[in-house]
Formats: sequence, C-alpha cells, structure tokens
Amino acid sequence: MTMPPTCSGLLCLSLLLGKSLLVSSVQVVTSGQQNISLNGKWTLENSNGSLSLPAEVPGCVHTALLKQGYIQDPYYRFNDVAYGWIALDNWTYTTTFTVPSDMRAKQRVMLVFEGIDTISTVSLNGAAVGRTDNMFLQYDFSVGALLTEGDNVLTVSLASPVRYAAQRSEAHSYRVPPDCPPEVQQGQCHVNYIRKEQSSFSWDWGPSFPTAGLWKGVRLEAYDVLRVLHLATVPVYNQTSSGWSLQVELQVEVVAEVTRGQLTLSLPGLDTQQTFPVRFLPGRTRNTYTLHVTTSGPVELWWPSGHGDQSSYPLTLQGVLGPGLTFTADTKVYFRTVELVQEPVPGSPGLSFYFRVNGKAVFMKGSNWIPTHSFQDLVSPAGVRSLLESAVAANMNALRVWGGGVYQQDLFYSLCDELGVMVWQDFMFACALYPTEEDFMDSVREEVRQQVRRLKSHPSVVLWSGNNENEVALATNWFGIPGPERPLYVKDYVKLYVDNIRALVLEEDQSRPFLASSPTNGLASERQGWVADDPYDPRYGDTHYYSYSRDCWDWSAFPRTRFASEYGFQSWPSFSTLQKVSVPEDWSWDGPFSSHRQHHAEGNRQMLEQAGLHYHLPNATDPLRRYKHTLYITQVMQAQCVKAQTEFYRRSRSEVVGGKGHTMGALYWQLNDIWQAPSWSSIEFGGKWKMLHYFAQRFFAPVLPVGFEDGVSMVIYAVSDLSVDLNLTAQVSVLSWSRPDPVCTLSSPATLVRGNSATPIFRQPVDALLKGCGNCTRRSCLLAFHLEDNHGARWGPGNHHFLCSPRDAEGIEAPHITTEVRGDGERGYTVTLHSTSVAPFVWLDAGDVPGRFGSNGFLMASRSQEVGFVPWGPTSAEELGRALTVTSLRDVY
Ligand code: BMA
Repeated sequence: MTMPPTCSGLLCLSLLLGKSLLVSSVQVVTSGQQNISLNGKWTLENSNGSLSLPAEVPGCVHTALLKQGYIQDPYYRFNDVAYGWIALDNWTYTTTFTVPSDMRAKQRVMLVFEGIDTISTVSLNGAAVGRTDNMFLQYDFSVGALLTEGDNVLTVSLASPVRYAAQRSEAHSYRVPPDCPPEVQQGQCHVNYIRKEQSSFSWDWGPSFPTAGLWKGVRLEAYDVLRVLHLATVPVYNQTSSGWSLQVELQVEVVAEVTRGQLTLSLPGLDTQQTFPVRFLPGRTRNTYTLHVTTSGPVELWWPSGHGDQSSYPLTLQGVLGPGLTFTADTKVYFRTVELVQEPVPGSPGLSFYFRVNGKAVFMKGSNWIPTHSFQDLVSPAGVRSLLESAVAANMNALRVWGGGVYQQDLFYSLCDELGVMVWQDFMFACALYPTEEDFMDSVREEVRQQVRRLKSHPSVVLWSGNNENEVALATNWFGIPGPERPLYVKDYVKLYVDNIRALVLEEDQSRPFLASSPTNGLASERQGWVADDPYDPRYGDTHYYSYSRDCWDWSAFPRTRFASEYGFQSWPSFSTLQKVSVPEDWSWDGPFSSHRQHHAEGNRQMLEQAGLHYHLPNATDPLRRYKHTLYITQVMQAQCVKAQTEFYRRSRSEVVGGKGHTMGALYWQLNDIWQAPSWSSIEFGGKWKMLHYFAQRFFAPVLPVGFEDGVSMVIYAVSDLSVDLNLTAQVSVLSWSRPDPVCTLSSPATLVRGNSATPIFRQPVDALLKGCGNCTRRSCLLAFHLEDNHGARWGPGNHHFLCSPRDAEGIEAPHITTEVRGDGERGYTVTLHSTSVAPFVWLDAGDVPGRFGSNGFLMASRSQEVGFVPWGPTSAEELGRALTVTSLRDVY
C-alpha cells in the first residue's frame, strides 16, 4: 500500500516542491534535494496483534485508539486509570511507501524522524536502521542502500515506556530516587530513567498518560552534495565599537569531497550585505560567519512586552556551491542583549538577581508554562496562540517553560518573539535525581545540542536553566538519602548539570545566561559546589515558595526574595469545563470524582481551609448549587492569595528591608492546565480564564497602586514599570459595605514616582483614617484607591483593601444582580450589570461560550457597571445572554 504524503500549510508547499524544508522555523531551499513526507496514515499494532488499526502520524497510540473508537475520551471521568494498560504494551507503527527512482539514485537518502516517543527500534524492509531512546531528539538515519524499487516497508517498534523505565531502574547499581510518585497521583514509577516528558507518568496537576508514538513528522530527504541541517542567527553587541554583528551558524551535511563556493548574507533593512567564501568539509560540520551590521542608522531593538517594540529584520542567505547547487534561506533577525545581574546590593548581604535587557533592568512578570495536553499531537497552534495572547493580555512579559514537560514547538518561541514574552527555558529534568551512566549522558548531550541550536535564534529565550528543583531536592534531602551516600548523588548532579549540560550550553551559546537549577542561589550555589546549603535563601538567586496553611493575606509570611520564580495556590476549574468530563453523580465536593482529579495530597482540604480564613464557605442546601459555589470560592481564594503575594513582590522591587528585598521577578505557578482538574493554573484546560487570570491582568498592570497594612498604618505604594517619572497622588475612597457611594474620600500629596520603581505614596494610621470617616469601622468599611496625576488623569487600575475578612464584614447584603447583553460579534459585546447593593468578587461566567470578559471578579461598589466580552468564536448577544451566570460572594452563604 502506498500512502500519499500528507502535509499542512507552509510545510506542505515546500514538501510538494520537493526541495524546501523548515529547519527550526527557518525556510531553507536546497537545489537538487528531494523530500517526501511520510506523515499521514500508518498502521498500528499492539504486541500480540489483537489490536490493529490505522494511526495518524504525527500522533500517539492513545489518540489513534481514540480516533478509531477503541477508547473513549481519555480525560473523561476515571479513564486515565482505566486506560493504564496502553502504556504497558508495546506498539508497532508501520507504513509502506514508494520512492521514485531519481530520488533513490541520489548519493544519500536520509530518513528523518523529528521526534519519536520514546524507546524504539526502526526497521526498513526488514533491516534494522537504528534505535531511539529520547523523545526530545530528532533522529536521522541513512537509508539509501535499503530502499527498493517497489513498496518499502518502514516499521517503528515502540517499547512500553513504563516497563523500560522499570528495567532501567532495576539494572542500575544504586537507587536513583524518587522511585514512584505519591499515591494520590495514581502515576507510574521511575520516569527519571527515561528521556521523555517527565509529567507524562503523572504530576500533582496532571494525569498519568505515558504516551508512545511518532509525535512529530517523518520524512525522507535525498540529496547529492549537501543538506542544510540547521541555521541559527545570534546577534552580538560590541561594547567598544557600539556596533552589532550577527553570528550566522550553518550546520551542513556534505557527501562529496570538500565543497567550495560562496555565501551571501543580507540584511536589507540595515543596509548590510556580505559575501563569504565557503569551504565545507565532508560529513557534518558547523560553519560560522560574522556579518557586521554596517547601517549608519539606528538598529531597532527587540524589547519585552511593555518596554518597547519587538522589531525584527529579514535576513536572506544565498549559497552557491560549484555548478548548479544553490541553497537559500529566509529568516527574521531580532537584536537584543540580555544579562542576568548578580552583584552586591547596597545595604543587603547577598547578591542581586535580575535580568537586564538592552541595558535596562526589567522586572519579570508572568507565570510558569506546563504541557498544554497529555497528547502532544493534540496541541493546536490556535491553542498555543490563545494561551500566549492571554498571557500578554494579563500584562505578563515572561514565562518559564518548566522542566518537567517538553521543549515547546517552534511556533511557541516564534510567537513569544512576536509578542515580547521572555522565556526562561528549563532543560527537561524535574523534581528528581537522575542517572548518569554513559548511554544516558550521550543522549542528554545530544538533546542539549539539538535544543540549544534550535532555540538560540529566538530573542524571547533569555535564560537556559538546568532543571526544576533538583538542587533543592538534594540540598534539603527530599528523598532521605543517608549522609554517607550523599557525595555520590552530588557528584552525579554536578556531572549532569554542570560538567555536561552547562559545558555544552557554553560551547553552543554564550549569548544568554545559564543557571544550573531553579530555585538556586546562583553564583552562591556555584561557590558551594553547585548545591547550596539553602537554595531557598532569599538573599540570593530565585526562590519557590508555597504555603497553603498560612493566611495568604498576611504578607509578612512571604519571603522577601530577589526573584520569585514559583508560588501559588490551587483552585478548581469552572463547572462548564468539568461538565465535559463528568456526569451528575460526580458533581459533589466529597465524591470519588473530586478526589480522583485532585493529585495534590490534601489539596481539596487545603483550599477550603485557606478560603475559610476569610470567606463563609458555601452552605446551599441544593447540592449542585453548593458544588458550583465551592468551585467559585476556591477561585476567589486563589485569586486573592496570588494577588496578595504578587503585589508584595512588586512593591518590594526598590527597597531593602531587614537586609532583604530588591525583588525583580514574580512568576506564579502556573499559567495553564493539562486537563480538567484542580491545579494552580490561572487558565483552565480549553483556555477559559479563571478569576486569577483577571486578577493578574490588574496586579501585573504597568502602573499599579498596592495597598497593605504595615503595623498600625495603611500604606499605599505606587509601582511603575514605565521608564518615565510620574507625579502621582493616591486617591482613597472609604466605602461602606452597606451602601454604594463612598463615605468619604481623601488624597495623598503629589509624589514623584520614578520610572521602574515602587514608591511609598500614602501612609496613615488605620484608626485615624476610620475615625475621620463617618461611623466607619474595620468591619463596616473597606478602602478603594487609584493613582492620579495632577491633571486628574488616572494611571493604572484601581485597587482595594479589605479592613476585615469579608466573612466578618458587616452590612454585605444579598445583592440582586441583573445583566443585559448588547453588541454584535464584530466589536464584541457589552454586559451591563445592575446591582441592588455592594457586591464583592462579582463573577461572570459565560459557560461554554468561548471568550473573555474585559474585567471579572471585581468589586461592584456602584449600582451599575459595564463589562466588555470578547468572543473567541461565533456567538450572538442572545446566546451569550442565555449562557451568562453571575455569582458574588454573598450568594454562596
Ligand atoms: C513546584 C513545581 C511543580 C509543581 C508545583 C506545585 O514544585 O516545580 O513541580 O507542580 O510546585 O506543587
């Protein structure tokens, strides 16, 4: 059976032309090269042949079984456990194809797998071609000699990843912990022995779906002389000459003898062009050319979102080699510098930890990115775009691609380039110790080389980081390693992350910083042999901080860190999201479904305990109403907790208190979800924003008033990420819970708020403030405030401060809130809310209508308010109106 090549979009065009290829998101055309896509329908069989089915490539066994109706939605109810057998079996993918004779006649025919998940043996026409053991690698096999005139049969036999990991662990001469995930995760063991998405064996926010498959494209590439493997461009700024140059790196594979010719690089937008003589040696070589930018005009730079544009320049590359062989490539080049600054901080022991982009200190605002689906072949470009746009819409300028997932697809980084999102890129090692035997290390080394080469042209990538939490796992002995054995594990740690990963990164890319771990003390960890006594030390490096039982409103509990790269609280997703994978009997807080989806031990209890510190817990007699209200209250708790913590970090950027401070980053845990379950995310699986994401839009605003109590005083800071200085006053209104108009208002004197600073702008004893304002008490009133310049123009969003827990507030009436929807799809919709009384945490839910509100989870202190709704798909005012539900805090008790 001959399968027609299938393809899509840009790639499709190039493959059908037979000579052009996307090489790490760069379009490369090489004359005389012919390519055939082997994507499309293959067949798939399990080990005893009882299952045989068509399977799409790229794809995986689970999605093939799903598409052919052998299994239901794996995310439905308890199916993750029910389908555990899939990962215990071995599976074979087979395809049959023909190759035209002119293609077979080429000097070399390469079989290219962009990604195999994970342990496999590849055979062509019955002959072994090679083995694979790392899902993060591209594999190329030379197969010319094996191709026949007629049908060619290609098989990829995949071993069970779970059994493989167990065998590797068994064969290892000493234990490399953790053996298994906590029971509550219902996951598989020994994932650290296999170079595959670490969270695919389960995580504290995700199911266990140890996938197997051909998760990326497969093709044949045939050529006579040369094939381009890789093209990277890295801009370099020369301080002395104040000029830019571009390092252009071309990796080629040459079959013939030494090949000579010339290469022309041009940056037309910068009046720069240069021709280089080239001489390629046989085999695989890396060739670097330095293009000096010669423009007399300015070079427009790439800036993180909120700090400037994301300017780029087209670069063309034209190679001519001997008679008739040419290759061309077109790409985009961005210019920026990045440094990780670790230097003494006046008045504070320790070292700073912040990113300087184009010479400017930038406060990193954002979150952590986890895999967006258990089945990578189901990750859609639209879904990735929607998440990244949602991040930027919430005023984020950075995301950390966390080390327990996958290196993201090219599109992710190209979008981050375009959107101005800085990427903290972990290598894929998380929450574990790792083996370091030779074959494992060889595979890791190749992984590092390939990934760094693939990603280093992206200005968005601002940091390489060795692993997630493995330094701290050793330092604080997560796995109970007996003292005498510790040196062995420290030696393995240094071997993997320092002697190998770091050394390779330095060899491949010195244009951005490298950290061995997160959290880490950075340079101070280095001085302690790469494993610090306390990697959580707030005076050095970055920190991760979680505390679920402490009152999250008490800012004094948070570490005054240099950089908060993880912190967060769980919440449940919305009812409409859960409904898709559950049935009515699942809709109770205490039922088996709720505990099944909760992979963090005691998570459900912790959420309600934290919520109970400040809010009444839902007590409706109708069970469904109570369930929905419980989902809501977890989101209120999460949003308010992460707000409190983030605002603390943002206001700590300019000061040192008790020797600590100068916080320059706040990346909460976590942006997105992998399935419909409780987690730390601010965006649900499917893209719907939780209350936290609406809060993030405000607490990450470029200019923000932050209010808090310091001893007896109410204090307001003006936080600004702008470059300009502003003259601002804080306008404070004292509101009563029981009536919509302010009881009284007051304003601070005008204060100079420097660009990129947090400046105290208002301070008054709470008692005095209340005394001067009618009959206000802590329980009957709250504060609302915003920033204004001397022309009365508002800067940044408004904010508020509760003087008691809403649970203890006096006078919150049960509001009657009605909604009215107007508008057409073109310009979005307007929802007008009318309320009979003051309402906190007003939550609009559009059910299954995809889109987002302009604002949500807000305090409604006036009788009416307008909120926009941006639909993400076709809908109508009527449909939105029908779907819309409103909840506010008083509704839940
Ligand atoms: C940190 C992360 C993840 C985890 C999260 C929540 O440890 O690095 O491993 O999901 O906390 O527990």
